[in-house]
Amino acid sequence: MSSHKIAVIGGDGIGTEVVEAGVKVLEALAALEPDLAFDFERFDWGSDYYRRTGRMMAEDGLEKIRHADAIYFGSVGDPDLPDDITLWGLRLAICQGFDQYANVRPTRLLPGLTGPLRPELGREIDWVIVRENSEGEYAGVGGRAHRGLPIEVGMDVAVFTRAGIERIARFACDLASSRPRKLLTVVTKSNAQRHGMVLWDEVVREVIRDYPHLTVDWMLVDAMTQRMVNKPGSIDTVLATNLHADILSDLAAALGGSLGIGSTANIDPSRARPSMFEPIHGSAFDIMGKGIANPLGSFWTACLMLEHLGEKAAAGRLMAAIETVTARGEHLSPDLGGSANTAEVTDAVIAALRGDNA
Ligand code: NAD
Ligand code: K
Ligand code: MN
Repeated sequence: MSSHKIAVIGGDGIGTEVVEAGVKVLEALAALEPDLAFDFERFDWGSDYYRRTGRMMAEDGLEKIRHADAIYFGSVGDPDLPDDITLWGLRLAICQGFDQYANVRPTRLLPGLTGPLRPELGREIDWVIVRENSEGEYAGVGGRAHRGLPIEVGMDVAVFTRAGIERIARFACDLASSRPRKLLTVVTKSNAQRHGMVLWDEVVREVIRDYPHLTVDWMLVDAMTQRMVNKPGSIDTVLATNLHADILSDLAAALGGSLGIGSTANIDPSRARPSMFEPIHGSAFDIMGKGIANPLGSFWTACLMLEHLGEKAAAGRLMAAIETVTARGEHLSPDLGGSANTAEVTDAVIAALRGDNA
């Protein structure tokens, strides 16, 4: 039996709370599956680490986790530190350092949940958003000048490269091809962003020629938001830039019931470096430390990680346990209209894994 080596980085706020709940669930799963084992190694990186050391992660942090089979991540963000320091110092340092250029975000309305849409529309949600995760609007290129003067300027340059667009377009086309509906929506904003986004459109158009079996349609990002609300069943796989997909996927998670359920995989498709799995939410200043964060997003994240590790059966068993708990509706956290705390939701999922009638 081989043991999967998992680097665990809870990070800040509810990130640590939900990731520790996830480790507990994975340990319960391993106890039930004779051929499944994990070797968890925890890294206490994040904002407290920054207060002690002046860095968000160890100086040789990437080397410390490079040989992990996967990274299980919580979130970063602290009320007393600038968000760009926390994000760039840890999460983006890993995503960019390991060239995890494909960010995959599934959304479904899980059984028993209603979400904000009318039920007949909500039930149609079954999407995967593919987010370009290495360049675009979050390339980190830009600058500040003339500080404090009336002519002060701040710039973020959206960087789009042919190679970067081509590889994410291929990834999205392959993913759309693996899904039953073979439907891909390409999100753009080339009416207003007239350089990088025009290159985006051109390169994506070239790539989709290699996928004649796909039905492809194009949407401006602003119009895409209303289509997600009004015609959710017309969408299956979505390809969008780093910024556009960031925004669309929080909307998707909310339409699927709560931001607390959204899960994501930051993937290096070459598998030369480890991929990183995290709930899509942040550290949630308003509820951190209260023990009431919804851990289902981090559990769904664990399913994505298991699939990536080749543990399809275990992933299916965990997803079924999550769905048992949402369908019963007895142990839901406050963001889903329930009154269960993180520990109670976790225990309910573990009981469902074991097949107890808890
Ligand atoms: P957020 O995702 O932390 O929270 C937004 C809202 O959703 C809050 O009301 C929060 O209580 C609620 N929410 C989020 N997750 C929940 C859960 N699991 N259960 C119940 N409710 C949940 O976004 P924000 O408030 O904009 O950002 C807070 C901090 O997190 C900022 O510092 C931001 O930069 C950071 N952030 C980090 C990541 C990341 O690490 N990948 C992602 C988003 C935001
Ligand atoms: K996160
Ligand atoms: Mn986001």
